[in-house]
Amino acid sequence: MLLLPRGAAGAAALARRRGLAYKAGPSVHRLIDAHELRGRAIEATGPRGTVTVADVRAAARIKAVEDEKARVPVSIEVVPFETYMCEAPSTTVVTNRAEMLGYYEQMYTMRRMELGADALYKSKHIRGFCHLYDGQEAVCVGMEAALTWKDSIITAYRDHCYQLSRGDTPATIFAELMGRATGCAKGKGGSMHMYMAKNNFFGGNGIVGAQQPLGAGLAFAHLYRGDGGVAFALYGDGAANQGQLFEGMNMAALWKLPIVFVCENNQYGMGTAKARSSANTDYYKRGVYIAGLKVDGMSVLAVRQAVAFAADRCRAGNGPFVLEMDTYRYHGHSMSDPGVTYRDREEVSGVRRARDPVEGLKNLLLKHNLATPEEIKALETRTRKEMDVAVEAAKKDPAPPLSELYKDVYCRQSPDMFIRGADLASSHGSVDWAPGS
Ligand SMILES: Cc1ncc(C[n+]2csc(CCOP(=O)(O)OP(=O)(O)O)c2C)c(N)n1
Ligand SMILES: [Mg+2]
Repeated sequence: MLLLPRGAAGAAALARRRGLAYKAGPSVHRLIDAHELRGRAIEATGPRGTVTVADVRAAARIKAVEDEKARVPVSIEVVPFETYMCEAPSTTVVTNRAEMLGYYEQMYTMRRMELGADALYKSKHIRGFCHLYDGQEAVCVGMEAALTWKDSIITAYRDHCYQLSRGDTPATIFAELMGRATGCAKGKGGSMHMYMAKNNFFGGNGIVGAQQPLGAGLAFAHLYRGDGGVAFALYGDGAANQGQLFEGMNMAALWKLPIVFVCENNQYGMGTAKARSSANTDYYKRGVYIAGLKVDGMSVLAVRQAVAFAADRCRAGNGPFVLEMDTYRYHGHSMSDPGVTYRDREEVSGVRRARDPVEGLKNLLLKHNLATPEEIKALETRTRKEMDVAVEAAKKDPAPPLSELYKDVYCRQSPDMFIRGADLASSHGSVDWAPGS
């Protein structure tokens, strides 16, 4: 009996990395893929432990029964939403085992990925800026659960987990953090500048407030093209006081743009508590003429419900909406901030005990009998191993070659471009550089 990872695409590669494989001929392998059985135990009854067609069919029957069970609807209550100029979504969220386990896997992966980045920074493998997202995972995962990649997302510099949720891999993200050529921005962007345009993720923005009007632009593009997409512009409680937000909101309301302004209220902007920076800390009301909701940002289900509600309103042509996600960041603002000079350790540990989004979801899985403690343990062990493999793979990757130094600096650089004080074509010595390349 052998195990392979779940999912069809890429599963064989993953299996090879883990040193696992089914002993079977090509047609049986095709059958395994057709039934989406990779990652599952298949009893091998053929000669010398080979998997037969009958074995695959038996495993497919077991899977069908399990899949049906995993789709049985379950109703779970979430904390009521606070409303501004709109009705409230239902607090009863209908989900199932498959969805809930999927959310847990994503959130646990994000938690481990950020803790991995923390260790890499402390061991000096990551240099420069690094802002971690642990504590806020339910916002990202809940949001994606209600959207498709046809909808756009743009955020600030706390962006690693959005890069992951938009289809990148932990290995590529670690590589970018360590400045490796295999990173998602060729190792030249680092922590704050992740990007996945093909899946409508537009970064990764280091200037506080920059992404909010850009989000309005993304929403304009959705409307102009008539593609049915909605733009989600994320910003913090600190960025909520940036003038650009209000300019973006004004235009979005005038033009009824399909945009949701999402304030990830993690209670602090750098070392400043929200009440010291914001005259009005009800961020969901601060669109003034735009309706909004305050959401328990530590509950993946509450976030999913609110995001689906907001996106539906936008798709129906009602213009912009505001969501305030009540959440918390465990780490300091960035790696240079220990995070304990402006708040005490008890506050952080109190949130961990009472509201941790990952732990909270695990408790729901157990309470509603959607998973056993053993299944959760196995998922966690597997995820931790995957993170270790990703870190080691990224560490081995090379730094970008010198020839990359001047590439991607200016878009469509013309051969006769002049930059005062620097003649790029002659000032780089032997570097292999060509204008516009
Ligand atoms: C225009 C601008 N002003 C100031 C800064 C410095 N700065 C970086 S992050 C930050 C605080 C932002 O806090 P918040 O919006 O709550 O986001 P969080 O870090 O909590 O996710 C500040 C002031 C900046 N990057 N850009
Ligand atoms: Mg903040």
